[in-house]
Amino acid sequence: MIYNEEYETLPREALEAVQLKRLQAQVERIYATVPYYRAKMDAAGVAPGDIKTLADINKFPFTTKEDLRKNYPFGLFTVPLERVVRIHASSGTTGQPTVVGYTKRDIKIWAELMARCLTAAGATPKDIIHNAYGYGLFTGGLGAHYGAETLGATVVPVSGGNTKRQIMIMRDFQSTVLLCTPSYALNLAESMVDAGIDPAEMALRVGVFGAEPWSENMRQEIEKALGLKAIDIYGLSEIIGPGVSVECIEEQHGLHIMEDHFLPEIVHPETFEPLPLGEKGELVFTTLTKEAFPVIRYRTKDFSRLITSPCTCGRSFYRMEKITGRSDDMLIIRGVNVFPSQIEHVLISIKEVEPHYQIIVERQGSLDTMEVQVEVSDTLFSDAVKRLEALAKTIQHEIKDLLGVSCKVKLVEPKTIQRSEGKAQRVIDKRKI
Ligand code: DLL
Repeated sequence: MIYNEEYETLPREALEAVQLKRLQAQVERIYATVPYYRAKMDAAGVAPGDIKTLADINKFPFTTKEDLRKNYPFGLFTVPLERVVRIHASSGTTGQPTVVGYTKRDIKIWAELMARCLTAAGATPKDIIHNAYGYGLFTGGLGAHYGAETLGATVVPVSGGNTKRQIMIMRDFQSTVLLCTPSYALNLAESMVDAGIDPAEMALRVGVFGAEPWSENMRQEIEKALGLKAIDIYGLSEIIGPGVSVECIEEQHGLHIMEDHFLPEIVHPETFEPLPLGEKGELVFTTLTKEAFPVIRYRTKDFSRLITSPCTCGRSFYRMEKITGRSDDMLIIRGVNVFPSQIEHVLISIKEVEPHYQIIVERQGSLDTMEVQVEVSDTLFSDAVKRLEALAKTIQHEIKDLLGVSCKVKLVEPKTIQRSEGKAQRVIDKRKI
């Protein structure tokens, strides 16, 4: 099934005509309304009128998280706040969140895109959708929720946490579709076994998993453990949230990009030059219809490549290969984006510790764990154990407060963390996913 047959199967030429028209209007509006973008375009010597073809977009400057940070919180909105009906936010690199806004029309389009994604994954209005993406500033929960309602399915807004209760609800309601991060899906499967519940007692047939990287191996593990088809969904807050691209259940290979709303490019991760179709590099998106928070050439830092061959599902949208990594040091811990710089920010604000630390990430069972090892000052280390314990607790609390992620804190003796001889290795990621 295809949710929006008219657009999702547009022949390339017609699709490109739609994209060009929308791109021209979007760039025009951004230039007219946001002084920051206007200044950037002026400095680069480009103007909205320069866009004659889709390829002309690559004359325009990129947008990065840094631009968002400089304009925190609402500086890049193109409409007055009275027209903004929703705000979401995700991690920035410095502890300051990245803030995005939506008009009524943005929410309506987002809901349709999510309805398209759920349909591509095989969901229908008859499904009971267990939505375990977190509700709140994170785009996952509400984004998926509106999409499920727009589709006409029955949505159970469980949000994250309280795994035992989730399992009971999923079983008692006989939910057929599961929405959550892939690592949480594995966690649910394990918890079912621990609780003596046979996953066969569930009615699940499809899972739509995203918000963090996961491998083909993990897909097989989840499919086997939960007895469902696992579909990959991708998105990022800066573009819209979940619903930028999704796999179809027919192929489960490559994620169809909602190209009538987002223009993808793949650029070289170091030179940022556009790469020929099919080559692997950093994904860049330009929004084509966003009202409150449009972006031009947003650098996602995610690595992928475009698949242009036709797909058996009938959708004409290009597919992007499953994300294979990132060009920066952002970690995704239990679905939450974490930058080492945010942890550093916490540590630096605490005077008893030295600026030498290391973050150890592991996966125990299906759960990501994070340990922060940090050196304490000489005098403190020889001090009472109680004070050390209190300090560890403070750090743990501050990190949880800032990032919403629990971690272990291990205080270590001065000079025990390896000193850098170039790029400091702040993160040791032992997860094999
Ligand atoms: O994670 C939006 C989302 C919610 C997508 C629910 C899918 C499902 P952010 O919190 O802004 O938004 O994080 C965006 O997460 O740049 C990727 O690095 C990573 N990511 C998202 N989906 C996938 C995926 C949401 N399917 C960042 N595979 C992105 C790999 C993903 N990485």
